[in-house]
This record gives sequence, C-alpha cells and structure tokens, in this order.
Amino acid sequence: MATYICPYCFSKNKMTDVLFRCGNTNCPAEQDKKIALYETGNENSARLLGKVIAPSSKGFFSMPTDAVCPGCHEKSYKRICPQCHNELPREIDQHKGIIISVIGAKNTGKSHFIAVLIDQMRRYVSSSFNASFSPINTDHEKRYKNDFYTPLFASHRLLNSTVSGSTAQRPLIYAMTISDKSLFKRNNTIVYITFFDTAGEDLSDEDTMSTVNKYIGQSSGIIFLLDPMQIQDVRDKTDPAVVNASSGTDIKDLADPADILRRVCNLIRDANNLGDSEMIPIPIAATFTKIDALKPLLPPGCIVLEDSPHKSLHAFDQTDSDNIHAEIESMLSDWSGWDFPQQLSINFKKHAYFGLSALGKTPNGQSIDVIRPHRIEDPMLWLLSYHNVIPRNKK
Ligand SMILES: Nc1nc2c(ncn2[C@@H]2O[C@H](COP(=O)(O)OP(=O)(O)OP(=O)(O)O)[C@@H](O)[C@H]2O)c(=O)[nH]1
Ligand SMILES: [Mg+2]
Ligand SMILES: [Zn+2]
Ligand SMILES: [Zn+2]
Repeated sequence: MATYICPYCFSKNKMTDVLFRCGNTNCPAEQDKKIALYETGNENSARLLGKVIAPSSKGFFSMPTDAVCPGCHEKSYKRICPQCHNELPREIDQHKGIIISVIGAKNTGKSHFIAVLIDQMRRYVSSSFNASFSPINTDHEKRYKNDFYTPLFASHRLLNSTVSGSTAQRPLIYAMTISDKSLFKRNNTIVYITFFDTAGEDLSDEDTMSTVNKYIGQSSGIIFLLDPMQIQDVRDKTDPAVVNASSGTDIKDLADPADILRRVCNLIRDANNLGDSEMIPIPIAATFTKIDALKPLLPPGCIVLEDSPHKSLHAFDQTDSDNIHAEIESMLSDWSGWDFPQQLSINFKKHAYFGLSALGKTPNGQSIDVIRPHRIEDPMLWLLSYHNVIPRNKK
C-alpha cells in the first residue's frame, strides 16, 4: 500500500487516508483540537478553523481529490493531514518529499545555518539548477521572516538560542521546483524539503528527544553539524577571543557529538525496525560549521577554503566533495580523543564530511554587519544529488 509522510508531524499515512477542510468563509468555523495540540501542545487552546470533512469514499489506491462539506454542501480541495490537521502541500501524492534533518549539539550553529542556507537557496543556488525555491505557503514565509531573516539580515543581530517548542522549532517547508528542459521531457519536478531546527537542549536528553524521533526517523538525509571550537584540541590552538565570540567560553556542559549520534542511531533504528548491527541507509553529512574561525589552523591551499564550485558547474561536483572529505578526515586524525568518526562509519552506509561557514567571519558581540557565507550549500546539494534531484558531475 502506497504511503506518504506528513511534512509537518512526520506521521506515515496510507495514501487513501486524508481529510479535508471546508474553505467556505460563510460556513461556521469549528474548534480544531488537533491543530491546537500541534501548534501549542494544548488541545484546548482556541483554534477556530473551517470544518474538518471526511471524504465520502476513500478510494482504493489513490488519494481522494475532494470532499463535500456536510454543513454547507460546498466542495473542498484542501487536503489536511489526518493526524495533525495541517494543510498538506498540493500534489503531495505525486511529488517527492524530502525531509532534511539538521541535527547538532547546542550552539553548533544550526539556526544560523538554516537561516543563511534558505536565503542562499532562494536567491542564488536554485537558479543554477534551473529551479525555484519557495515556502509552501504564507505561514511558512512569515515564520522564516520573523524567526530567521529579519533579526539576522535586516537587524544584523545574531539569532538567539532556540527555545524548545517555540515557533522557530516548527518545520519550515519549501518547494523546490526544477524545470526539466530536456528534449523529450517537459515536466517539472517538485521536491518538498522540510527543515526542522532541533533545539540543542532536546538532543542532550533521551526522553525529550523522543518528541522529534518521528522526524529524525523519517529523514531522507541528515546534516549533522559539528562545531570545531567544541573540540578541545582545536580550542586550545585558537585565539581565545575568537573562541569566545564563536562558541562561548564554557565547554563543561557541552554534549559529546558521539553521544548525540548514538541516540540518533537508536531513534532511527527503532523507527525503521532495524537491528542493532544493521547499517543505517540514510545519507549523513557530517558538517563542520564556523570554518572561518578554523582558518589559522588549516594548511595553506586547503580546498575547504576555496569557493564552492557546484553552482557554477550546474551540477554537484563529486570530485570536490571527495577531496574535502579526505581533507577533513585527515585533520580529524590529528585531533585526538575523538570517537565521532568511528561512530559514523560503523553506523551509516553513506557519510561525507563537509566544512562551511554561515556568517563568513567571527561575529562582533551580538551583531554582524555583512554576512558572507562560505560553502553553505554543499551538504544540501550533496543530499539533493544523492536523491537524483540535481545532477552529479565526476571529472
Ligand atoms: N565564527 C562563526 N561563529 C558562528 C557562525 N555561525 C554561528 N556562530 C556562532 O555560534 C553561535 C550559535 O549559533 P546558533 O545558530 O544559534 O546555534 P544553534 O545550534 O542553533 O544553538 P541552539 O539553538 O542553542 O541549539 C552564534 O551565536 C554565533 O556566535 C559562523 O559561521 N562563524
Ligand atoms: Mg538554534
Ligand atoms: Zn501531520
Ligand atoms: Zn462548509
């Protein structure tokens, strides 16, 4: 039986299992407990919305396209998720949904990464791949603006630490539409990409982490962020002022990335009924953030310091990616006492290392004047090429 995954609550549903919402403004609104629960965690918080309608016939294989409201007798085409009652992307039954999880310990740079990546994808990256990149509806557009874009790009302030359960923590869903101009095909491919900013503190405790387990378990790709300044060896060799501005001074309470990775592996195995010794088939991009702060420690001529080549190639440059992987792997072998690389290769079928900077430089206190991201798109493009959304180029 064909299934789809809700990009909001990450529940897996049968294709035939869908509800509708009445869109007639003259039809009395009703209290929607499921969406209230999803949005606020409390099903009794007020949330008046159009009536929820079950389709008259469920169909055998495909998703019903409409349903008639028993209240006003108007037809509705607005499909909603049977579990959380959020409006599903149009044509969810026909297009690929890709869930990208951004995971990392507290303060590794997840929120700044998402903020800058979305902006870059929208403005420069997608056009290099004949694609457009836009939020699936105005709610998502507003949330990106309020929680990420306005503070960082308009007010030039650093983003605050993400609060568990805040709106910044609800998934942001973007549609990437790729026009295929090849001779025989004139189809567009739409890929729905869900970003979910996991609060660092949720990952340091197994219980609260289970609230995000569906999301992580259903991921099509994982971007696992690592802060080089959270490695003691690197920290010791870096200018204390840079360490302080990039990662704070307190390293005692930081979660060990190998620990977080272990928990992520447990969640994925549980969600997908994988045995303890089975390798996880989800590609994982182990990505060092804040690479700007690492510059003085990197050997001259390092490829990770060069500009990202993929945009101008109009394809994912696998050779460049392989070189960076090798470069970072060799650096890691110099940084002692670090169990993360072993965990990664033991557990995941496919992994690659990346290095990037969201801001391009060390911030000055709480403010940042210009943002010059470096290689921010690399792990995302790797995952998109893995799923054959964009072409791959091997020189
Ligand atoms: N040097 C440098 N510092 C950065 C960069 N990106 C983020 N930072 C620093 O890292 C801090 C944490 O970044 P966030 O994006 O808030 O980290 P987070 O992983 O979302 O943190 P939590 O929400 O608390 O889990 C920022 O306040 C900056 O000081 C970067 O590209 N370069
Ligand atoms: Mg955050
Ligand atoms: Zn849902
Ligand atoms: Zn109605």
